[in-house]
Amino acid sequence: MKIPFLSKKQSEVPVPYLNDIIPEHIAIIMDGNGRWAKKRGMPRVAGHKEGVSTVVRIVKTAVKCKVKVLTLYTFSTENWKRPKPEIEFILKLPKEFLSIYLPDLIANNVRIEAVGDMERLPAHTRKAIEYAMERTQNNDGLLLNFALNYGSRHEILNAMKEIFLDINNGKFPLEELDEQKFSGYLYTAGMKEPDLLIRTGGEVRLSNFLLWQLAYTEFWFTDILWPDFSEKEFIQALEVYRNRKRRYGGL
Ligand code: V0D
Repeated sequence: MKIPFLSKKQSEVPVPYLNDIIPEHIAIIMDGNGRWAKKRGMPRVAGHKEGVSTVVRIVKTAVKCKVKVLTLYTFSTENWKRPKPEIEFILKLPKEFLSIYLPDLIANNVRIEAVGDMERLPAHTRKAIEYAMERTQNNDGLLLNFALNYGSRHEILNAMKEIFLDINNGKFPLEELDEQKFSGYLYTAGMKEPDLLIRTGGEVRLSNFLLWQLAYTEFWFTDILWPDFSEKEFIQALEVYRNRKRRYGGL
């Protein structure tokens, strides 16, 4: 069943005012889908399916709040260790999601991007995402950034290898390598670093997500499982962020 993306009906939760302090880039670790299903005696994949509905709700809220970048950790390099049927189910979700919501995303000026090792994904998954990236490349509203087959240490090592090659080929001298130059070799090249990290599902760790990029980011954790996460909690995270920034600004 299709969930309306941006309905005319105003939501019950007031969104922050435009002149409020809003994080420009929000990164989310969407954890707790499997546990959500298990609690209900359902198969894990039912949790992932419900997790997609939450993605739709949160993307909609991010558009309303004029967030600039939303990075979602959808598939980590660790996820290959899961049972094969679960992996196959999960890797069908991007195509399914896009076949329903791409027109809505285009209508709302959303640009789709992906970070991670896309080469190792099945062709049907990669093609669906590449098509969506191409169709939305000129949009300048929310940048919806999916981390797929992403692992931060791999990203950093990969950057190091490319930098080594470029220095070896005389593209620039070692002395010119600084933080800014290094950042340009990461998957997130050219993207602003996240202002706020949200992790659902009760765990309090980074799980190999954006290790370099989160150096100055505010963290917000919640026990709520991703399928239960709603606009209310999202706005609550924005409020916590705003209060931290206000206190910080007062010093
Ligand atoms: C499962 C909770 C949307 C986390 C959310 C392939 C686990 C639902 C996408 C998606 C996943 C990705 C790219 C894109 C459009 C949609 C997605 C995966 C998992 C991993 F262009 N939800 N979603 N991708 N889950």
